[in-house]
This record gives sequence, C-alpha cells and structure tokens, in this order.
Amino acid sequence: MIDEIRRITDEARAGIAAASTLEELRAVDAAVFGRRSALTVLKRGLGGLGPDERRAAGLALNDAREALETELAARRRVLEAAERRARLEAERLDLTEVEPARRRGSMHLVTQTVERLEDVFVGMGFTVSEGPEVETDFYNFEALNIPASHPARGMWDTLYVELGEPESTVLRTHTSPVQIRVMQAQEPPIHTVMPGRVFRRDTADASHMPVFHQIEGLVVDRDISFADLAGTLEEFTAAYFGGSIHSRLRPSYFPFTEPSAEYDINCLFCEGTGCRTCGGTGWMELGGCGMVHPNVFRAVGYDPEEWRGFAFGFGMDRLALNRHGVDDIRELFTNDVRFLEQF
Ligand code: 2NL
Repeated sequence: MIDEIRRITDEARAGIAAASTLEELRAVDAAVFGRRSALTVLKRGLGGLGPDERRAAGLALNDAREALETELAARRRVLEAAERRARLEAERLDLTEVEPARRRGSMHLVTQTVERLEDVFVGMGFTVSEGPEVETDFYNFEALNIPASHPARGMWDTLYVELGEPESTVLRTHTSPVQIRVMQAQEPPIHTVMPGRVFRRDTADASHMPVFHQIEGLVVDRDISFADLAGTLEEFTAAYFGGSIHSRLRPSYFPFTEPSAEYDINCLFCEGTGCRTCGGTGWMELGGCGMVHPNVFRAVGYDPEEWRGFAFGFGMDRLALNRHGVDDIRELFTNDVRFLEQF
C-alpha cells in the first residue's frame, strides 16, 4: 500500500505542476482529494488492514495529503498572481496614449499668432507684459501726451465705460497704457512687449471690428537711438516673416513719439516685386513706431535728459488672417467651431 500511496502522490504532483490555469488546478484538486479520488479510496481501505500495517499506511496517507495540500496551495498562489497580472494588463488604460489620426482641439488663430510673436520677441531679449482692458483716461491718453483738448484725441474712436466722472473710464484703445504701468513700476533698462485686446467704436465689416488685437513694444535705456529702433524692427521682421521680407520706416505723426514713423514690410504675397494686393508698391503697412516723447517720460517720473526710448505697435489680427488666407476679420470673433477647427 505504501508503494501505491507513493505512486498516487507522484501522479498528483505531476498533475499539480502541469495545471496552467486556476480552473485546471481546481480540477486537479478535485481529482486528488475528492470523494472518489484514489487517496480517498485508499483511506477507506485502511479498515481492512492489520493494526501495524494500518498505522504505517495511515501515517503515510496523512503525510501524502499534507504534502499535496502544501503543493496545491503554492501552485494556486503562483497561478493567481499570473492571472491577476494578465487581467491588469488587459484592463490597462494608458492615458498618455494618443491617436495621431484623430483631430483634437487647437489654439485659436489669434492665440497661435500671439504665441509666435512672443516667441520671436522673447528670443530677441524682450519680456512680455500685461495690463487691464478697462483703463482710466490718464493711462490711455493723458500720460501718452494726449490731453483732453488735444486734436489727436480724434485719432481714436473711444468706447467709454459708465463709471465715475463722465468719460473718465475707457476700454483701452491701444496697449500703450501697459507701457505706462511698466515704466511706473520699474526703472530702466526696459525691453518689453505687450500683446492684448483693444477696443474702438467701429462698425464691424470684413476688415474692422470694435475689438481687435495689438502688440506694442517698448525699449528704454541710456543712449537709445532711432537706429536701434530701425534695427530692432528689421531684425524682428526677418525673424517673424522670413529672411526675404524686409522693413522700412516712413515719417508719420503720433502724439506719444517724436519723431514718429509708419512701419512697412515687404508685401507678403509678392515679397516686394509688386502685385494687386500691395497696389504694385511691393510694401504693406504694418504699424507705427517712434522715439518716446519727453512728455511721456515726464508723466511717469523719468528724467528725459537721462533716458531715451523707442516704441512700436501693430495689429495682430491681420497677420493671423494673412498667414491662413482668411479674408474676413469677423471670422476671428464669431468662433464658429467649423471655422476654428481648420487651424
Ligand atoms: C500703431 C502705432 C504705436 C506706440 C504705438 C508708444 C507707447 C508709449 C510711448 C510711446 Cl508708452 N509710444 N506706443 C508708439 C508708436 C506707434 O502704435 O499703428 N499701432 C497699431
């Protein structure tokens, strides 16, 4: 009988080792320990043996049971761990996984333009500054050398906010008030650009909106000259539009700069050879610029004998439209998803 127990035990061990899933192991368990298993049959047969033989066989049977139970439990742990691993792998959700073929959200056309412009100016050593869209008359006009009586007030169709004294609070007509705030807050040297929304009393059409986007730049230091202004704008022009596009400055007038100039760039369509878009001139107007007026320095408490500066400004919406061949500025503000999702 001892031999028989050993044979059954070896067979059961082989079965346990061969089970490759928990389900197979449960079948082996039933086959080894079940009511009709070889071990159970042998145990029942103990009664027909003599006392000594019965004791020896009983001990051997118990040893076999214990050994097999231990091996079964060990195998069960191994298979449970394997099945858990397989289940986790099957249920795994990789939240960083992307599907390149499917379209996801994108930045607004104007935001893309602002970010490109900021990248170029930051690369040239400028910081980026921001300020409020609702301004006082002082920041939007007075400090910029545009007193209430000044005929240049008519250059901006101002939207007023009903707050405080009549016409004392405005929606900023340019981002220049941010430059005043920057100068009030810190000493030169200053190299900063300020992009942002500005507002004018205007009827919407394909090329006008009462709200649009502007970026202005300001540099203040000792011994800053008009040549620094021209060189900075030429450098920016090549960096943003590409090396084949150049800039030129033409005399102009702004109350806050003296001298003042219009800032033109080569036509982006014909690159300067002349076409219908640029009226055959090879140039298109981008914005304005000039040397900061001494009265502006006085308004922020800078000594105009000590500090020199230049400033420039241009609209960003037209750049966004040009780059993508869009012909109506209103598209930038309607925010129809079918339009926006093209970019
Ligand atoms: C344009 C012209 C310009 C400025 C903006 C400026 C600001 C301060 C002092 C002096 Cl605080 N100037 N800004 C100067 C010249 C032109 O913008 O056509 N913008 C769209």
